[in-house]
Amino acid sequence: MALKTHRSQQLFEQAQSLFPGGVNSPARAFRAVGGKPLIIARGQGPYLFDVDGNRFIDYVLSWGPLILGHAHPQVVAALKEAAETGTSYGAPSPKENELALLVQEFLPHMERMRFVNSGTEATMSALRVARAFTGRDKIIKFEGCYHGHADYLLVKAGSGVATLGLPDSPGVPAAIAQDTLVAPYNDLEAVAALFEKYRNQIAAVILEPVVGNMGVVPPVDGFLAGLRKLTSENQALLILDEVMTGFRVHPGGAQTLYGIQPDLVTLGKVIGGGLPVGAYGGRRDIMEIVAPSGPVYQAGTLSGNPLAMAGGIATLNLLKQPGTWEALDAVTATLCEGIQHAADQAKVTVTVRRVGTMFTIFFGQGELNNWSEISKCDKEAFARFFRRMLEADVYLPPSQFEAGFVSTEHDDRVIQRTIDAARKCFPE
Ligand code: KE4
Repeated sequence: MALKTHRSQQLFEQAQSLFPGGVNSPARAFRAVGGKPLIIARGQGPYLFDVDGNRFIDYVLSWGPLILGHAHPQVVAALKEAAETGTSYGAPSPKENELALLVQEFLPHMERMRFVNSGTEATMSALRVARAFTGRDKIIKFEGCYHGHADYLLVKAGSGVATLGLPDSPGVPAAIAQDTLVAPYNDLEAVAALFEKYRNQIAAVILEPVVGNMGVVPPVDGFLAGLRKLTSENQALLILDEVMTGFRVHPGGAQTLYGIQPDLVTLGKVIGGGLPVGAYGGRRDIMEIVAPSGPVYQAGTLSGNPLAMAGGIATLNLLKQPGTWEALDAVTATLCEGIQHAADQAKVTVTVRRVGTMFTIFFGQGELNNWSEISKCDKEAFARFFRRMLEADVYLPPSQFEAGFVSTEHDDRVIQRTIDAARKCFPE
């Protein structure tokens, strides 16, 4: 039965007279799946409720941050308490130390860090530091990886850029893009060739250690270790962009899951528990060059504000409770196995790919190890499945090239309902 969306449509029409495409981030626009985005009134646990009163099981979870689900009582209480003592001081506060110490408990390689307000700021800043530390200009990124919207990173990016089919965004000067070298993900030889060709010119390699922005694509055996070796041999820095994978693929991030020691790490999403928090950090000797301890300038009015810190502190304190992440991992496994089984039963060509608590339902098969393979997936079939699942009250990420997420509030009943919905929705 078609969803009632009258109020959503009214508000979206108004939004289109206010914002480009009616949204404040392109990924929300439903451009890849057809139809118009739903306007959300509230979230609760695993659910989203739209302005027409429809309730959905949410697998976007604000694109990853809400690992405890929507409006977790202890997170809400912490935010209320923080708000009553002021939201931002523009001066150091104890909560910044508290969140940083928690981050160090989870991620072993964050000797020094700096809080910022988004993943984009984190990757931008990390790359400026890498260029300053090495005295080199070029960087290597991978096709299909998305690291936020800094000019020099919008080159063959994933996520919304892939979804909207924007190979390289207009507005990025050629002079900027020319210092961004691009290799296929999981292709060590291509990276070695770039280091050979641009000897002593490459400041850093930045990657999603498990890609989420092509959909979920894990590193093949030896890829991360090979990058670590190549960067060390060439005096370049290895930057793991763990904005999405941090706390998601493992409590200690991909760096712990795969045993890789990065030089710098970027974080976002879960670290703020739904509030705007990003972070970059890593080796102390590198981070010491950041102002005011060193000459590399980076700043932010609301960086480390106590309200956002409170969201991150409450979230990580709950996440570190024994068994919490393991239960999340198990529930995601149940979900993905159930959806794969439903697709197989319906004889639909689907590969459900999961690492930890993030997953993608690919309408394709084979290795699916890089953008050239992933981009061949049947986007239209995904779009039809997305719309049918939405009618069945399941809210998946509105793009084949995104990751879905699970929260602690997605209990067995919710997971089973999702699998049952998939069973009904796979057959065309
Ligand atoms: P933000 O600036 O959106 O906080 O973070 C940028 C970013 C950096 N690195 C990785 C690995 C990321 O996944 C992101 C942001 N992810 C997208 C979704 N794939 C955010 C959703 C959106 O753009 O609206």
